[in-house]
Amino acid sequence: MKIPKDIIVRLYRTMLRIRLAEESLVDPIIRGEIRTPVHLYSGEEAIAAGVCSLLNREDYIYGNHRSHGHYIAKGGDLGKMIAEIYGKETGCSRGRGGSMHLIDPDNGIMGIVPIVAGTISLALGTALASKIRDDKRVTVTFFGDGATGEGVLYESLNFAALKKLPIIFACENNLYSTHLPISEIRVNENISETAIPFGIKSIRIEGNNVLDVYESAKMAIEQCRKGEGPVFIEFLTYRFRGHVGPDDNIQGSHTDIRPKDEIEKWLKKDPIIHLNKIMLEEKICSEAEIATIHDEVQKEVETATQFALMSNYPNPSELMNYVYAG
Ligand SMILES: Cc1ncc(C[n+]2csc(CCOP(=O)(O)OP(=O)(O)O)c2C)c(N)n1
Ligand SMILES: [Mg+2]
Repeated sequence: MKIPKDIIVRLYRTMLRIRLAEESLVDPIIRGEIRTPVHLYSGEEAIAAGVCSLLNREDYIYGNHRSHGHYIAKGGDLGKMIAEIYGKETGCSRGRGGSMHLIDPDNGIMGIVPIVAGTISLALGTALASKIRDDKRVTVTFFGDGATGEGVLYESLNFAALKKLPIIFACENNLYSTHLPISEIRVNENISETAIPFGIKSIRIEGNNVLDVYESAKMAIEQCRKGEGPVFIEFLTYRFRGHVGPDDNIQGSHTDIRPKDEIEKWLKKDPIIHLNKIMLEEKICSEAEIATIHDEVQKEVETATQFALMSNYPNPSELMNYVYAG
């Protein structure tokens, strides 16, 4: 195995932090204690974990409505994220943003915004700045298959290629845009081919295999740091939960709901279980060591949740603070 053992264990821990943090939100959502719309990333953790594990703190990322994983993997604080989801003053956006507006510029988390494709063009800004300053930083913009229906993606690909920007277009293709299957929104289901006419290096990989994600991101990041960017990566994946909220969106006669057998097929490709097996087979960790990682992560999530629950809501008199007047 080419990837060092300590990195493999770190990838596992990051995926687990994302999974357990998100799953801890499920019951409070059902009980109505969390009021912000929550788009769970469960099932897609390998992408954020693999890509962000290779980024430095100074590198930049941008996300979309489904970005808890990107925030956590890039070094965002778990307590501040959960507090934000509960709408608390201690949240990373002071409780004003909720799940879809996470930010932490000190850790390079520049903007997580639910306007589909909205952050793709913003990411060109930091990439252009890095190019001008020659600071060797890399920008990664994460977006879904649904964003490929927005014209700004194509304008951004053109500009990035024209200026040879150090940017990675990371498309998380989970085969659905809300409840629409990809076959109903694209003539060509191979999204990676989108970037080819712009002369951008483009690859398509299994997004549920964190080791493949890691290798492809390593290549892309090295290319960007050498000044040979941009790179487009399509990660094939699947969300385990509903489009918004924990609901499974399981079938029915309507075409906008995902078929049960499809969900079951993808549950067997759980990225965490996949890496767990490899770690045991390759004797990277014993079962007891993996159990310890689970216990540690569970405790971390509980501490973060306590922090969120103990925090205050913003004072209503400060409602208009941080709002820009035109
Ligand atoms: C410009 C814009 N149009 C429509 C919406 C409503 N909307 C929210 S999420 C979503 C689907 C996004 O699908 P995809 O990009 O594949 O991300 P996924 O939810 O699958 O992770 C849509 C259409 C929006 N937020 N912004
Ligand atoms: Mg999608």
